[in-house]
Amino acid sequence: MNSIPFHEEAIPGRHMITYRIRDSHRKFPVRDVEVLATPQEIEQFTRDGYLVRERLLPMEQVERLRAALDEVMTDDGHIERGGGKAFGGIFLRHLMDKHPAFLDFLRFPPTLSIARALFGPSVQMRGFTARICFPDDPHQETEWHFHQRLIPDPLPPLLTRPLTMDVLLYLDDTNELNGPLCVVPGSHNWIEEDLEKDDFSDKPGQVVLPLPAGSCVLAHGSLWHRALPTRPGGTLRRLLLFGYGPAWNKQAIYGVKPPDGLTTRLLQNPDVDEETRELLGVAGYM
Ligand SMILES: O=C(O)CCC(=O)C(=O)O
Ligand SMILES: [Fe+2]
Repeated sequence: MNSIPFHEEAIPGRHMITYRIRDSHRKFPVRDVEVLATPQEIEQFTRDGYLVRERLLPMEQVERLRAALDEVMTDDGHIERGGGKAFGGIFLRHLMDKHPAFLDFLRFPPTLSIARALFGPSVQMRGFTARICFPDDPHQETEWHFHQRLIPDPLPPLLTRPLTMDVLLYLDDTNELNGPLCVVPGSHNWIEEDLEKDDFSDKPGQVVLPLPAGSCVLAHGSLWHRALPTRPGGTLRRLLLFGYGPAWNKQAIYGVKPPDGLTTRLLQNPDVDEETRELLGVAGYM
């Protein structure tokens, strides 16, 4: 398994975190994380609920991922087309199980290290999806939504918020015609407010994020966001969407996992290392 090459210039700084785990039974293990972000960016993510990495992937990698997506699309028997107006476009799921190019994201330092800066060293990946909008079918958009819709009212005093970070990686430019992402900074903390279904209206403070292909947005799983509509004259719009959560979270619920996919086979290998097991959700918790 390789890791995906990325543009060093897309990352403004790095820092180290050394975690010592308070587990005497395992002799207080230490985990060093080199975080591919500045400490200020981690603060910014915590405050605003998102971080942008413009042109993170070189174009040849974008091309490779586009080709991999084409390959999966030709024989994926579970393509989802039923999102209606609320979730336009088509969705392909479990891509890490379906093509090695996506499995290569298993240890992708620009996003994995930020997840470890936010949640601690024991994280797992959750979900690997593509959303594709076609130019001959304009007006594809999504409603305002956030992903972790699990907050009870009243708020229990010891509520553990479902903390996740999603990565939205664009394989095509998003602009006026292709429907850029739109977010409300800070809305990941609005845990006492309802967000209704079928809401496509502008919100005070919303930020529109047009981006060139190869860019990604890292977003808190409770951040309010939507994709603006694609318009006539736009081009194909391909998005990869994958996430991270603490190792003790559950996996994402969407799609049909192939019974004998690439991650399943990786876990069946007797030489599989502990970090891989943790990243795939079968280790790193009690
Ligand atoms: O297409 C986009 O830019 C966002 C899609 C999205 O938010 C989702 O599929 O959950
Ligand atoms: Fe979303």
